Amino acid sequence: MRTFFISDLHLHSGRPDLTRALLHFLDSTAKQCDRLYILGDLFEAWIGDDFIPEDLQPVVDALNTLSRSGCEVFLQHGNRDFLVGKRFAELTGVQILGDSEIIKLASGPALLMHGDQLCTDDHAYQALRQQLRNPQWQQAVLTKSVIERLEMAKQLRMASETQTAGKSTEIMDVSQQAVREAMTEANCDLLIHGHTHRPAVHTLEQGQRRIVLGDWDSSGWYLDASEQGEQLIEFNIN
Ligand code: LP5
Repeated sequence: MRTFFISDLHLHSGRPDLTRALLHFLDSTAKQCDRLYILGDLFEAWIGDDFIPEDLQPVVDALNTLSRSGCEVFLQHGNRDFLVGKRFAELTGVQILGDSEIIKLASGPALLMHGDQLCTDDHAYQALRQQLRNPQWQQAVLTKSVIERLEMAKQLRMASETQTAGKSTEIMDVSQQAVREAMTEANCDLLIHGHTHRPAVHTLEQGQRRIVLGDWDSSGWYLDASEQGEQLIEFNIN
């Protein structure tokens, strides 16, 4: 069984190269795996399944082709695409996961998260997250027009950009205590997450590991997990 993991592609109209890179990945590399996990932030800003930007439709189609070919595709929400919902799942064949999932790998159980929930020292973000992930708030937002939602997303992005510029890199990283607690609660010696854009394989106490997926920008990243172990791979996207 071979399992690939990706996250933080942040696909949007302004970066057609990233969309092309993903389409190529889905049509070539991903064909070698039995399961593909997308651990959040596939999209830069998803305002609801009723608005699929024209240039992202090929991504929907390619995910559908891959999942119909027999590769199981799973998606976890990120802080940019938490409004990906049932319709997207139907259109793509992707299975939407909870925010914290345990899966079996050849090396043992692995805990999967986007990673934003581990940044517990970032109190302003955690307060915002609580609101954005509230189902009642989401239902109310989804009744608004596409234009209104696009404007809300723009405002949120602007506020976030201003605020992150003033935050320390430590605050925007995962809290080691939150990592320990999450791994203990899940009883897993391996945690795989994205969000921080700091790709690495960290060895923790007692041989536990935390693998951080990379964001796609000038290069792409995926984690290859098989009987041979886990390997974090960087590749050129052009
Ligand atoms: O995204 P990134 O990595 O740059 O920063 C994150 C945290 N920021 C966010 C906010 C997102 O960028 C917003 C994306 C919106 C797209 C989807 C919207 C769809 C729903 C709305 C419309 C339908 O996640 C950032 C963290 C950082 O990661 C590191 O972990 O620090 O958190 C913040 O910056 C939060 C601020 O500290 C607090 C922001 C207060 C915002 C006040 C709201 C103003 C406008 C409201 C309009 C609705």
